Amino acid sequence: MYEKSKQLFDRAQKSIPGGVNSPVRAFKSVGGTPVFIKTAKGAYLYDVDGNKYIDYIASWGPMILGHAYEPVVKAIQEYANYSTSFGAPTELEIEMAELICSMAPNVDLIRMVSSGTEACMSAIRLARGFTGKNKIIKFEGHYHGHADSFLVKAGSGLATFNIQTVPGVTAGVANDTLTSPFNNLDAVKKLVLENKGEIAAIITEPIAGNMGCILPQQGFLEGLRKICDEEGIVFILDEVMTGFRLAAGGAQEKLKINADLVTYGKVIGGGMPVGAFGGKKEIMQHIAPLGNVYQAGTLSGNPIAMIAGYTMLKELKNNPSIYTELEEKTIYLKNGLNIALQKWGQPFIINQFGSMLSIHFSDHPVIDFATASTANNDLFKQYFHGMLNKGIYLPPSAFESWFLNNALTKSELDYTIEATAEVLKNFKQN
Ligand code: KE4
Repeated sequence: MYEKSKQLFDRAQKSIPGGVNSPVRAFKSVGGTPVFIKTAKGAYLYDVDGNKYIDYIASWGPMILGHAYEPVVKAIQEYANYSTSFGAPTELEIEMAELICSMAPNVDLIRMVSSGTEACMSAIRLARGFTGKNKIIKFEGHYHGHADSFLVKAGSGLATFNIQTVPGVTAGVANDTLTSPFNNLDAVKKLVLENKGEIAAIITEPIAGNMGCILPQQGFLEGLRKICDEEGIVFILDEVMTGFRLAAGGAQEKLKINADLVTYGKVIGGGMPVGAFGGKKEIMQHIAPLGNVYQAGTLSGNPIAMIAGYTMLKELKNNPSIYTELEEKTIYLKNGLNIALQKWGQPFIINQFGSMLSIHFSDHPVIDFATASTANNDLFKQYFHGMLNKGIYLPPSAFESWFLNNALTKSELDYTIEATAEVLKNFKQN
């Protein structure tokens, strides 16, 4: 069933650390061999052993319209003929920036980069340069990429592998990163009081997706906004996951919350390496070459990445019903999984917002990293592999969100629900 993947994984480990180019792909927390993917189309992945999977990762978010989406593929094929990079400004970058500014609230100026990490790293540097202050507040279990400042009590792979402090991140850097539990406004207020006048930014995922999918509680984001207004702190919404996924205007539109700076990734590139950070002109104008907060990138605004992202965003802007369809499909799946999971007789919680969803085998609400961490991970592992063996590819960690793509139809959703009921039947209490 996975012979070729096993051979490739053995071979990969001889030349790539851990055999993967990003840790979360290694199946380390669920065990077993990562499947090596050969091709994908629509809602399906096909691995090197010829196995077919319904895809609920969508490349960790980008493939919102399904794999090998025709207009994006055609655009990349065409633009590759004009050369793949110039290192000089292009009209396409202006069109991309204008399109984003037309979709995203509170974005007067936007700078393209090549990953979500770069976007978030640049946004906090800008906040520090703009305010002249050093500290940032982030939330436990949130992941803003692998820049040093963020690798403190972070989510995603760090939560998956329980890496609380990362060797190589100096105490000097870590000391400027303050952390609070998500959804705990009092803890934030305490940090602000203890570090009066020293905090440059509060950065948060508006809908957390790196410890499973965890929603902000009523008033939490509004409370952060108020603190930032009162204290002269830059409010950064990390919309790398939620941007252009939850709505054309992302979480800012859906949750009616205004950021000072916002970061993007994933969907914005249509599957190509793209990130971006943008926001109010009074802040963004401090970015070089306009200002002195230096930020740069050889492949920033790369034409192939731009045309892929531009084509994807254009589709989403011109067909807003995609967001309604995606949300309806996700709610349909959630309701079906609720019924199927009840057959197990094991406690579980399903968190869902828009086209993001996660299952936590826990008997209490999952509202932050601490409550996400007490879920039954052994049960998750059995569920993950049971579903994989039935041709359903879930994120290989309980600390990740599922990402639905709009190529999914009722048939895939029903099969996923039936498989969940099936897999549960064979569950063994360890
Ligand atoms: P990248 O540098 O991986 O493009 O983006 C970093 C990032 C920033 N902010 C948020 C909210 C993110 O979710 C991410 C990246 N997400 C992970 C998935 N949990 C990427 C998967 C991986 O690390 O391979």
